[in-house]
Amino acid sequence: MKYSRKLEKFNPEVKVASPGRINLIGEHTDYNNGFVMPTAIDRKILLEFRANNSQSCRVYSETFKTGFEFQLEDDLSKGKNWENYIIGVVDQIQKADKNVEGFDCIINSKLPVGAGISSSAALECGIASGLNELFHLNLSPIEIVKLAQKAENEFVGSNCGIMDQYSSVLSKKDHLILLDCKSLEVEFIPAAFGNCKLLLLNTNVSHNLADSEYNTRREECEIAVELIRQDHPGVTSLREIDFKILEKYKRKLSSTINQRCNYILEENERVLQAAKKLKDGRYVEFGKLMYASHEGLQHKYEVSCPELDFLVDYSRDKDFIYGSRMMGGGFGGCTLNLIEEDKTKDYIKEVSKAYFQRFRIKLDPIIVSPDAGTQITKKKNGI
Ligand code: GAF
Repeated sequence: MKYSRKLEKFNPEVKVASPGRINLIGEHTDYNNGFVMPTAIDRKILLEFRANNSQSCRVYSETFKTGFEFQLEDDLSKGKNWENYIIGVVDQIQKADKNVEGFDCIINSKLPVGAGISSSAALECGIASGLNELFHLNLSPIEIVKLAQKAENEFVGSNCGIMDQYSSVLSKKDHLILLDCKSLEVEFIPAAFGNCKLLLLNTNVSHNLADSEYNTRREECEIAVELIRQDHPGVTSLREIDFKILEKYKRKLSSTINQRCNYILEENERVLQAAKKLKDGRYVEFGKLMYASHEGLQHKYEVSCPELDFLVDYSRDKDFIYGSRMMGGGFGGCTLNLIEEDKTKDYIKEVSKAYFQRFRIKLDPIIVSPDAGTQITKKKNGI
């Protein structure tokens, strides 16, 4: 049922600030059980909740100026686009045998959609965290992460890994997460970048290949794993495969799949090297790994696009930019740039002009800082 009337402002019982994320390095490695280096950022979705003592769930987005309503039933049916990130989470909470009741929710997002900074994971995790508090569901942070990921896999239909939900919930202010997506072991690395800042350049394009190609990449990696595990039953993901094993199966795999696997193995190594460079304060070398990551994504994993490549190439001869790469699933969204702070303003002007001249599209710069994961405020008699 549609509910486009604005939900009247209410005294919330629970407020949640649910952040977007960046990823310094380690792209498309999460669903291959590899390494990633993301963190939550100081851009968030704000959500307010109250129980409404009914079986109705009413959600209003201040950002989209529209809302919708659905009833709690055993089998929840799909809504449209952004609605599914919410209904999908409620569906998973019910499937986990947790007792969710009717609620009202107002959402106010400061995260651009389609920019590759994970507004969808922020929304899922924000809804799951809010309902967890509101109805005392007793879900731990990692259970919230996994539930939100499952909602995206099963309800929305995107076969994403765990990185986005993990970083949205479990990040630590001013730190990066070095996450082993196989064991879920984590190391928090202080996010010190010397005299540099993290600058996102939003291409403002989101090619509609993104969803289908994302799932295809995942399938391509799985084909290689399936083949190799016929002789090596212990292999369950590309994480357990090294270059030597891959070489042995080279002829049996298509050249495209060889390329994909090669990229994943190299990217995993790059993440570990990058963590070391960062801890040693070797930011220029860290930046070189960012460029190498982009090249792999562009030529071997083939998830970049002309707009992203243009921005990365544009930065190459600027010695005040240490590293630049596409970020997230690809086919649009942002580049992430490690740039000397005092050069940032002039560079934004210059690159925005060049980008507009080339594509006739406005470039959106966003300077971000690593921030804490989900923040929750709760009051008994309204906040
Ligand atoms: C998207 C997915 F949601 C993540 O799980 C991850 O695979 C990323 O693309 C690519 O690194 O954000």
